[in-house]
Amino acid sequence: MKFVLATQNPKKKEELVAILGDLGVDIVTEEELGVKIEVEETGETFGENAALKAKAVMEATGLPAIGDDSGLCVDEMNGAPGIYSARYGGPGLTDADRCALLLEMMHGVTDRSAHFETYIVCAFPNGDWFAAKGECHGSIAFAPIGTNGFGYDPIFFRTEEQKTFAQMTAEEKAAISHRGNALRSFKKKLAKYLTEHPES
Ligand code: ITT
Repeated sequence: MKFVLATQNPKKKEELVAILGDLGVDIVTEEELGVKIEVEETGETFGENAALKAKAVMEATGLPAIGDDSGLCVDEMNGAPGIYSARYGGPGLTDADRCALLLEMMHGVTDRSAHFETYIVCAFPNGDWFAAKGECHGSIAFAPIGTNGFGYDPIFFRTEEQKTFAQMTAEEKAAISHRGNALRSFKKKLAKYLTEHPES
């Protein structure tokens, strides 16, 4: 079965293929299909935004589509930046600027608990759909540490590993990350769907 991945980010395909590869599914990107579907992320939750992306791409291509949405939620900031993680602080900021801004907002805050969240939604042309969620809990560091990864990785500290995400290798991070957890849950649900729908 062929699935289209609702993203402009080619790294997301590599990650998905690495985890889903042995299910024998064929994953193509919008770019590989020669389409570019602009989806306005108007949802109020990660799940709603992931579903909006999956549904729009499924409708435009006629193929089952996979959409995802992630972000960082800080307890002391009532879950912000949350669904606004990519645009936190407004346009024109770099990842490093956004980390610096968040650290500024957390100045003097003692409860630094935070978590990353990912939702993945798969939408089928026959109306079927399912969703998977993954979380990873940690805390906001007092300064950026490490150079790996992207986004808020340098300021997301894990007590268990005594490292920020940016100090981990891609494999170390994937074993515990929100996206890794969501992908592993997604894989189980997809395998079940494929068993129950052998004709597809
Ligand atoms: P799409 O084009 O696929 O929507 P995106 O960059 O918006 O790509 P996500 O929805 O996965 O990707 O993530 C939204 C933002 O949340 C992202 O720009 C980062 O700022 C932050 N983020 C998500 N996952 C992260 C991670 O593993 N490490 C650091 N920051 C992350």
